[in-house]
Amino acid sequence: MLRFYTAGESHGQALLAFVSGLPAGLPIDVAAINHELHRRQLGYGRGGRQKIEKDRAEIFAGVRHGQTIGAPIALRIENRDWVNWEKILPVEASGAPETESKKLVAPRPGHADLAGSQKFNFHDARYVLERASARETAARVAAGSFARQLLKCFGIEIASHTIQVGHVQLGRCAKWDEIAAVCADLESPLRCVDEGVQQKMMAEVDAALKAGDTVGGVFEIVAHGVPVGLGSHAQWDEKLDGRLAQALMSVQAVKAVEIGSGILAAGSYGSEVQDEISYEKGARRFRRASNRAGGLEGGITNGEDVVIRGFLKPISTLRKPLGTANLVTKEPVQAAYERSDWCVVPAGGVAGEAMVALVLGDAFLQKFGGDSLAETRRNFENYARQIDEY
Ligand code: EPS
Repeated sequence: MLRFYTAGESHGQALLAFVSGLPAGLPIDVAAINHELHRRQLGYGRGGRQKIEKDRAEIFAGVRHGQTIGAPIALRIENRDWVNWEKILPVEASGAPETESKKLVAPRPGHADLAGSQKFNFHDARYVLERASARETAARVAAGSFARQLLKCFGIEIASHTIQVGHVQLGRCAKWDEIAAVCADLESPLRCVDEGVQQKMMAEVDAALKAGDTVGGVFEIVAHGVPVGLGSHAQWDEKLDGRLAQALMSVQAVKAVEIGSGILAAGSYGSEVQDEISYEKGARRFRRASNRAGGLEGGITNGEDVVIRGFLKPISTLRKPLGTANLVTKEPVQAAYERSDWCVVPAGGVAGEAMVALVLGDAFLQKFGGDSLAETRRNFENYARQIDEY
């Protein structure tokens, strides 16, 4: 239903995103897309690249007079750094010496450099790393903003916050209002809801920088106001928990995903894990005493907040490099160092929000359909009545 696609390399001319499947008549706020792009660029522990870039989406197709027209959307985010790479990565065949100087033959352990070079049969990891770079998430964030704007029309909001950096954990559940507030706070260095914990997290980031190292962490995404009934238990690939997990795992450097209290649950008794159900007559709603399931039971949203966490490994570009083997000579060497970030947890959270928005948006349109927003709304309201009258 809702599909998207990205293209573009980290130091190429631009990043591109294509989105199709949105109903016509959805108002599009370009400033909101650019706001998300700006949020992705922030965070304590980012490298020099973000000082060069000022990511903005330029829409080329699918939006006219401020709304979607039922046609595929195409957008472009310019790479300002391209001027420094034009001679190194030209489209045309070139024997320019600059091209030679940026060859990368010492693959970084943990990056796509070696596996990608072997797969595509390059003896230079440059082309692979250019596309594997997490800069690609800017295109996802722009695409995700369209899904987010659809969901917002139906009262669904998505926010992220940082719950771990290195060895420092938040160590408590945060409330939706706290998460939404810190998520919107452009001044918050790591988007952690607890100032004391955030200071300790920043010290972790500082320590990593000082040691020429990098540091990972965990971001949590919460989708608030999600109706009961998105996704399905009926087939493996319709289960929304599985789809969300795949979407988050696809974000660069994410190596694990948790839904609700999934990890703790594996080491607990059943009675300690399930969320007991009650019925509130006045509101005509079933309620759960807790939300350890993270808003998903049987692969279906249950009306509670959807809570999903992405576990980011520390990024693999190290100023104090690890050992590796030269792609050409096969001799032992030190891994290449490319200018990079040393902590990307808040940026990972923004990319994660976009992926969650795209998957939820798709599940939403699968359930409610509609070629125009008015039709989607009629279908949604009809279903809301069914839930009210249940
Ligand atoms: C990134 C841009 C990149 C890196 C980072 C993410 O820019 P550059 O390579 O020019 O410094 O800072 O990429 C990686 C972490 C990676 O492993 O490739 C961005 O815009 O998010």
